[in-house]
Amino acid sequence: MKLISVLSSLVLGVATLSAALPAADYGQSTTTKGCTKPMIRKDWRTLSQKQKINYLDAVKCLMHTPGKKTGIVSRFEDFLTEHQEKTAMVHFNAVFLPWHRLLLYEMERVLRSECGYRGAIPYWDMKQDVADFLASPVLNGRVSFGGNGLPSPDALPPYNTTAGGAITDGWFAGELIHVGIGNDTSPALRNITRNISQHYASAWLTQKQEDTVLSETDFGEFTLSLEGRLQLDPVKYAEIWGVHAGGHRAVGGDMQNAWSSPSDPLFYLHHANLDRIWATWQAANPEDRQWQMMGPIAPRAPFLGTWPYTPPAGNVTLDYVLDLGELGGDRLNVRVARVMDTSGSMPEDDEDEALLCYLYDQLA
Ligand SMILES: [Cu+2]
Repeated sequence: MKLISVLSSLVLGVATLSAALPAADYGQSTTTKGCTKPMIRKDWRTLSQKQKINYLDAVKCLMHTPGKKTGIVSRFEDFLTEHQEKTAMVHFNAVFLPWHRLLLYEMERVLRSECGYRGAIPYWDMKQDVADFLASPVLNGRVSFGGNGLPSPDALPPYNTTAGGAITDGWFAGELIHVGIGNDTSPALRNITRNISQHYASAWLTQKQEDTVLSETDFGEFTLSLEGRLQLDPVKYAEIWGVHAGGHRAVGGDMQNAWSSPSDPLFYLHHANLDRIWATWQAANPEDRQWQMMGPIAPRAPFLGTWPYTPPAGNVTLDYVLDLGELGGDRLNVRVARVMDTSGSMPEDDEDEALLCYLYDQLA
């Protein structure tokens, strides 16, 4: 689904602005004081070598910067553990897309302000790699995220049987994670693992699958179609993974863990792409969809188990307050309304301030 025309005027305006900036600095920091120069999130494969190295270096810097959360070793793991702690509250409900949008906002901000990154979070348009997923430029070469892990007995049959062990090439080979797997945030020492599966890539990451997701006409159906329905009801929706869970499975290893998937830096590129698909869906019918939010607060996936506290009744609205716990503090207790538009708009008559200031170079 090509919707470039919908945003062409916006993107053109932005291209003019960014062209005036130094090559490595293609945007300005996100700001709560208006959004006149949105950052442009680009496909990884279109970044220059210099921009790729700037991003990979910044992520590695976060892995070696002391964490600010109590007992957490690295800044990178401040984000990982926030996701681990929040998983049951931010998946398979209407909070999924706005909460992950907020998490990426903060990651982007911290990469820039603490680790010298000069761009916006790149995205991985996985559908471009379905023909041969393992050959993706994201996974290959010195200036990449590295490829499949070492062969491991943990490789999950029937579809993730190639590897399952520590990654051995690319920018993050040998990097260690200092917290557990799943929802275990206690101290540990482990490698980042992958387990590439062509099966999930071919089944769930195609243009056709993306079009199916984008053809949904209300937000409640759209978000489930994108996230993957299988986990709502494994019998009724057997093997219905969707673009989100399908992408997590196609990468495999750490990425296929619902709690600890942000152990792998690829988490952020995949979620930027999912966020781009949401922005695409919104832009296809902005009058109807820009501020459309619906669906339960409580997660509907039985595998997530019980909430840490009584699951609240009711539906997510623009007034529902997202948070990033100790990672975001009071600053990031924000109403959903503030993240509905990525480039500074708020619903009419809403006096609150928009939080975000970015656009995608291309819609999905
Ligand atoms: Cu998640």
